[in-house]
Amino acid sequence: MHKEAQLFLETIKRHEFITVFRHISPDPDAQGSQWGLITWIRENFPEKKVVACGLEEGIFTNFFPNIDKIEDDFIKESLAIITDTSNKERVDDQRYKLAKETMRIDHHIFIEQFCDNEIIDSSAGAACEIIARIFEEIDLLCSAKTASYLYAGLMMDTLNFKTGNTTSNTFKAASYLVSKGINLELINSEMLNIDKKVFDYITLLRKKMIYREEGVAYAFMSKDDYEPFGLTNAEARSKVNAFGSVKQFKIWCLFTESVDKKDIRWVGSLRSHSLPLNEIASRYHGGGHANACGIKLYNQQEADSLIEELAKLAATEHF
Ligand SMILES: [Mn+2]
Repeated sequence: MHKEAQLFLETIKRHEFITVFRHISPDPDAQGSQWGLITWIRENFPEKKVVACGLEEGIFTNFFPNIDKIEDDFIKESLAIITDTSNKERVDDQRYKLAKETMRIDHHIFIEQFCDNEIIDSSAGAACEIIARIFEEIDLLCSAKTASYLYAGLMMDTLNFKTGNTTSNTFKAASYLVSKGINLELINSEMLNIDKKVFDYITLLRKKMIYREEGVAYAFMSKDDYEPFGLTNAEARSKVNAFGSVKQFKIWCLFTESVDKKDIRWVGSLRSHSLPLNEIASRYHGGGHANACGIKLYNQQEADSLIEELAKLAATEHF
């Protein structure tokens, strides 16, 4: 067994109580890694108490179970596992710090160590890929339910196995998960098919899109733009890839008006085919991967200067 699988197994074996956390604004990789872990531990170690932590529900509430309401006392007795999270500020529910011991499993660019045990592989296409690899090595029960959660996260984080960080290891992990008898057709339709209200929202998104000749496409969507479609801020922003398959767009972004945090004006998702965005994102209160970042903008001035920086960056790339 490789050392990461060994570290994982030894760490969970030490604990009776386990809390599983993931990042704020959870996406399918965050949720899939969280629920894949929880299901696998529950099925292989039924004597352990394992719960899902997080303050925000994710966007695929039909596919992933609801998170649990957890008391401080439980967390204090637990091993906290944090998945798919690059820095401590991004852990959804900072009470992970109360835990007896902490362990992180992540595939983002390394920023900082903030857990006692860390399993980080920046070359992995998804946190779910690392977890699938660990489960394959440990070779205990991996049920179709566990595999479905992990496969959904893996597929969604690699945009259907199309991103630059999709490797032969990604396909090996996918192959392992598919061998567990998962229903691909069901997962695909749950993850990829959209509701008509989302289709109508995307029509508006395209209308409101602004294109800069340097190769940047973006839209700012106020709450009056997205709320009539019954979408939350996070759901509205998750449609950034509606701009994702146009040859001329080197960088594409979607900004949605923040509703819950008063001092923040816009929350944004930045994407690119190949230009690295994380350095710029780190200066706009965010971060993430080279080609997929999240940011926050405190005022319109910051928004304008971000667009200028992205346009300058786009101008450096020639096809
Ligand atoms: Mn991820």
